[in-house]
Amino acid sequence: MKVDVLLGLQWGDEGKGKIVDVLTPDYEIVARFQGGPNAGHTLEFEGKKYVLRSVPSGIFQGNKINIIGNGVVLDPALFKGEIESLESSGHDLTKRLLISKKAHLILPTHRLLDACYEAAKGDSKIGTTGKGIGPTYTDKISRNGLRVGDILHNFEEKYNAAKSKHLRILQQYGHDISALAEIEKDWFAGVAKLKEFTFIDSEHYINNAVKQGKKILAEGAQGTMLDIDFGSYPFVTSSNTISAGACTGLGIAPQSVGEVYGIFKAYCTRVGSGPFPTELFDATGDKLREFGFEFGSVTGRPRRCGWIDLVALRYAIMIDGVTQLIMMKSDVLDTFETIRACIGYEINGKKVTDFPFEVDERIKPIYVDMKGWQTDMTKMQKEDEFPAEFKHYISFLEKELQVPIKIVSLGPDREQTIIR
Ligand code: 2SA
Ligand code: MG
Repeated sequence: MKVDVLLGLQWGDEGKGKIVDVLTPDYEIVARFQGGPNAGHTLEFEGKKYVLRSVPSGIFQGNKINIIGNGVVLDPALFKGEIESLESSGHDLTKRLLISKKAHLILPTHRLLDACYEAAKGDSKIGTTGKGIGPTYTDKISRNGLRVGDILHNFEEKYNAAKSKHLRILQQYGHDISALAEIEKDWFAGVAKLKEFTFIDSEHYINNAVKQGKKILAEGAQGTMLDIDFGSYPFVTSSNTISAGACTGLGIAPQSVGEVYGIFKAYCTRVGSGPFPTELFDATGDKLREFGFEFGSVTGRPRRCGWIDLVALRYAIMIDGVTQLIMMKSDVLDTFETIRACIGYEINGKKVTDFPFEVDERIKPIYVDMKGWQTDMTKMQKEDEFPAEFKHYISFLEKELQVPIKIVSLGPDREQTIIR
């Protein structure tokens, strides 16, 4: 059996949470392989809305095993809050959620460092989620990090050593640390909560499961265009969000990867700073934000909105090796008279179709215009109910992207999902 991977192909917020939840009936194990509480996967069903940050989205489906893999960074305080809110709505996770000993811990001082580095960048700030993601991965790479498994032995000592290094940096920058004691109190309560869970060597667990023929889904967070290597650097997150990240973030070999589900919105959004060639600054952009309810589930920030960018999407599909596409939020376009798709960039008078090294204001998107369907699709149950213009939009995208669109989502609910 292989590990299937589900990824966002744009700048995050493609709706991965909903789709993992739709796909999980087919899987026995759902595993997160990168990122941390900078993710906010929103799931909506039976009239309730849940936001998951660190917990994999498979927890709402029966007896699935959920794994937080080694590639993830975990903040015990936020984890505790997330677990407790799930417990209060009747979901006990202690037996169904396993955590890799090798996952790195986000320390209270990492959160302060995140704010400190952002402030130091001034106008060129990344617009991070402020969750300490960058500093935690920095410590991982510079071999200064603390891991979940460290909680089990001499933890205080290791914690204090890491903290004092961070304090020296924060002092150099003159950063305010008055909130630290309060954050630390929550954080240690979180560590106590974390200990209620089983820490595992997830690479062994997952590879054994593969051998036993178990069906495993690796769940990505953020999006391909936020990948540390291939995203719009430096306006990216600090992990590999691409399909290869599932190999390093879970300890599986490349040949163990099976299907790669690539998920994208029928239009495009981005939060935080950084290039976004098809961004709209007009009433159409506002309409996308309003109709698509485009506000961050982690920070509440309004998302920047624009038309679908097929240059970026083709690039993501290439890097990820996507085998099946999933289109989300198609219904948001229901009332638009005209729908545009960017098929190339014009840079200094030349047409470019390969995603370039430098993406900046010199880029002019080249658009194809299509007639909108102007039909409410939210209650449609079958593909043959689709309006002709929407069918055309789908086949246009499939031709441009050279990968089949297998699932079309027509609303936030589990029921509003058409499998083709
Ligand atoms: P960070 O905090 O260091 O990872 O921020 C770096 C940049 O990455 C952006 N970023 C995101 N953008 C969109 N969605 C994100 N996460 C959730 C998701 C979104 C949600 O996975 O769907 O629902 O709130 C996410 N995480 C990080 C961030 O804006 C910075 O530009
Ligand atoms: Mg999200």
